[in-house]
Amino acid sequence: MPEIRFPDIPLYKGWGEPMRSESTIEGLELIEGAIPAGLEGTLYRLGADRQYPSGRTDDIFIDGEGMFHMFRFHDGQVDYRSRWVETTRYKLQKKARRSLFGRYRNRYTNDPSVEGVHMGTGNTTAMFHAGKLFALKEDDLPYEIDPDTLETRAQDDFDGQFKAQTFTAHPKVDPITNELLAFSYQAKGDATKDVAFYLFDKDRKLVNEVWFEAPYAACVHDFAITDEWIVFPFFPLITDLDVVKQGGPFYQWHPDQEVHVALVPRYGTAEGIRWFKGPAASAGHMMNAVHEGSKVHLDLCFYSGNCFPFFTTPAGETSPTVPPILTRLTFDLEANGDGYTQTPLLRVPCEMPRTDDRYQGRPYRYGFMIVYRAADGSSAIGRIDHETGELTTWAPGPGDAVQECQFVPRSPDAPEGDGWLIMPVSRVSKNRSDLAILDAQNLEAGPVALLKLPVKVRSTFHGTWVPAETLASGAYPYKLTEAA
Ligand code: V55
Ligand code: FE
Repeated sequence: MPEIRFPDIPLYKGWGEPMRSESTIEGLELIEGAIPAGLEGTLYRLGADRQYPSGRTDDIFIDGEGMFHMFRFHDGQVDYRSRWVETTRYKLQKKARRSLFGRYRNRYTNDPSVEGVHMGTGNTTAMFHAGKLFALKEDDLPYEIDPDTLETRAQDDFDGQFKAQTFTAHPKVDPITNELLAFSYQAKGDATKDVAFYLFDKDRKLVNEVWFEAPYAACVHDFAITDEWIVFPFFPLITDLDVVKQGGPFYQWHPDQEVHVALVPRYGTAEGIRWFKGPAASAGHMMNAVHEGSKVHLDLCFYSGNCFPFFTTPAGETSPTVPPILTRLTFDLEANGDGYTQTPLLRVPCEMPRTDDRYQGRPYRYGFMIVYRAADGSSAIGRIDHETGELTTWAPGPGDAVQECQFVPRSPDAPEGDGWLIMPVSRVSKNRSDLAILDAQNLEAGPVALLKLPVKVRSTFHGTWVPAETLASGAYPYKLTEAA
């Protein structure tokens, strides 16, 4: 049988050491505080692990087979479970007992035995819509996941309604209307410029579909929504099919190219698209967008250069590391010209922005994110109040890090931001994790409950909270209420 040996690279050292195992823990140990009464539901999160070493030294952290995690809150206890996403890739490798797929999204580096097999990893986020749970990766169609056992079911194309080849890992499920807003980029295959916006109703019925062409075959990791306009940013991390065919990187950074932003009419057609432009810059994640009269504001963790320095320029130059700064880009539909303005909202770098998702696409006050400001690599969870500009934080301690947080309203009709923030905490020096629950209005008081995991939750990317009643009914019970 093939030898299993991971390469000696920083990616697989320390916290990044592959975990490669599935866990079931019935009843996590409560080490601080008390689980809030009435908190009933499941936090699903998804991340990458490594089933087998790829035999390469150019693996990157956004690659690797999906590991689905769930924390189920029921009757005063929390159960934890983690399972591989059993993609086609996973199953073939399991059988071969070795890696068969090569460089990130580069099919030309795969083992000849898997020619024509999709290399999707299902590693980026959990989506729950209309009673179904999915594992998403932006280069592939969704895999359905059993919400109780985490067993992988079939891939899903919305009964043939979803015609594009790829499905974003940053869809927006509106927990008020139960609609699903999603998109596809490189929608007709690797390096194609085709983009498609999809709007589905609460029953997975297609409401609108808008196809258009991007200026280049960009990495479109996330988008943002408003009531009338859907915001698609295109950053110059570009796929060149010839480079990919030669075994090269899937994206290259083009500092000489501009950022292009499309405002797509939510209920309109491609004829109604408005385009804006700005100097080269990039981002992975959007916090939210706000439609205000003739203006659309996009709040995002904005890098003044390349957000992925491991993707070099075509000449092979590595970009300087630039911090992600929470920034508001403003597009004025009535202005002459096609520029936009940039306003920084915070001084400290931050990533993995979240909101009270009842306010996605609506005027909003609070944002939540991971704040980076310590030299020891530790991080804090933060809340920005856009009304006052104030930042409040909680840090788990020296050397320890928080993962992306999840906001859970205190009750279906609680005011914006009134509820809990739940997140895995990486106890790096102990090589294991905690699950922290904080009062979202009082982060500085520290966790209201801290649960201990005897195992490591290797870094996850994104996730979602599904209330117990939503798991049963398929629909979110949430309402919008004015703040007191
Ligand atoms: C990102 C993440 C991905 C990916 C492409 O954060 C971009 C950005 C976790 O996978 O495949
Ligand atoms: Fe992401």
